[in-house]
Amino acid sequence: MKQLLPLLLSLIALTACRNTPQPDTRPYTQVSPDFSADSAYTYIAAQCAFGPRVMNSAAHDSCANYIAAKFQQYGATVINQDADGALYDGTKIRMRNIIASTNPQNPVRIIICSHWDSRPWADHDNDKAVHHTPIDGANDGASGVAVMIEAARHIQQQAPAVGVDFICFDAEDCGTPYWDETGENDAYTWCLGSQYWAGHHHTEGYTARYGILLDMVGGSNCIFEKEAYSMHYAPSLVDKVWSRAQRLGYSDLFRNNQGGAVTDDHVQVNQSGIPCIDIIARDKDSDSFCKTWHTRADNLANINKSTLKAVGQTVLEIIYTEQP
Ligand code: AHN
Ligand code: ZN
Repeated sequence: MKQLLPLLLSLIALTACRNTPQPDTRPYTQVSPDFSADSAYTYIAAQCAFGPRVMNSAAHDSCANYIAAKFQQYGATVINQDADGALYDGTKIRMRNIIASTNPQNPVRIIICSHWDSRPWADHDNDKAVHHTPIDGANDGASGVAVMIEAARHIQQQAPAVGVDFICFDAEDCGTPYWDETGENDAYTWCLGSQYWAGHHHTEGYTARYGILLDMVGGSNCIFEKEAYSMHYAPSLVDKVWSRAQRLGYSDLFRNNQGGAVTDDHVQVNQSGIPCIDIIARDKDSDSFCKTWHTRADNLANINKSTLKAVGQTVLEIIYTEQP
C-alpha cells in the first residue's frame, strides 16, 4: 500500500488534468485596439433606459431604433428584418432582427450575435409577486448588444481583414414560463427571432465562416465554460476563442471545463448551416445561470465592467486576427 499511494496520487492528478486542461498561458501580444468597457456600459444604460424591451411594447420599438441608429452611426449597413410570430400561448408578436454589416463588400464574413429583447417575466425572482412583471435584462440582452456596438465603433476606426455581421436577434427570451401547463415543444418557444432568421437569412445566399453568440456577458461572480452544443458543432472555434481569452489574461473567467447544453440562438445558427458557438455565463459557485438570471436584479446596478472587458477584448482579438 505504501508504494501504491504515490502511484494512486499521480493517477488522480493525471485524470484531473485530462478533465480540465490547464489554461493557455503562452506569451501573447494583443493586436486589437483596446475595448472600452466604459463605452459598452453606456450602451447598456441607454438600452435599459427605454424600459424592458418586451414584445409589442413601445420600449421595444424605441430601443430597436436606438440599436439600429448606433450601428449606423459607427458606419455599419443595417437591415431590419421584421417578422410575425406567436408566443407559447398564441399571443401574436411583431419581431425585429437587426443585422448590422461592416465592410459589406468583403466576401469573407463572420457573425457576432446576441439577443436584444428582455424577458417579459421575472419568473426566477425570489419574490413570487413579481413573477409576471418584466426584467430590465441589463445582462440578459443588453450586454451582448453593447459589446457588439463597441466592436462596431472600433471597426469604423480601423478595418479588420474580414467583414463582420452583427446580428441582434429578437424574441429569444419569451420561452414558456413555469406556470403554463401545455409545456409541449418547450424548446421552440425560445429563440423565436433566430428561428425566423435561420429559415430566412437576411440576404439571398447569405453565408459566413462562423458565428459567436454573446449571452449574459456583463454579470458578476460568473464564469464561461465550454458550452456543450458549441463543442458539438464547432469544437476548434471554442478552443481557439478560449485559448485567446486565456492568453489575453482572462483565464479566471474563461475556464476549460465542458459546460451543459443550452437552448440558445446559436443552435438555430448551427442548424442553418453556419458553425456558431455560445459565450454564455454561468454562476461561479452553483450549477446554474448567474444569480440575477430572470430576476429584477438583472439591472444596470449589477453590471460588471471587468466581465464586459474580458469578453469584449476577446471578441475584438478574434475579429482582428481573422485571416481572409
Ligand atoms: C433556457 O433556459 C431554455 N434557455 C436559456 C437561454 C437563455 C435565456 N439565455 C438567456 N436567457
Ligand atoms: Zn433570459
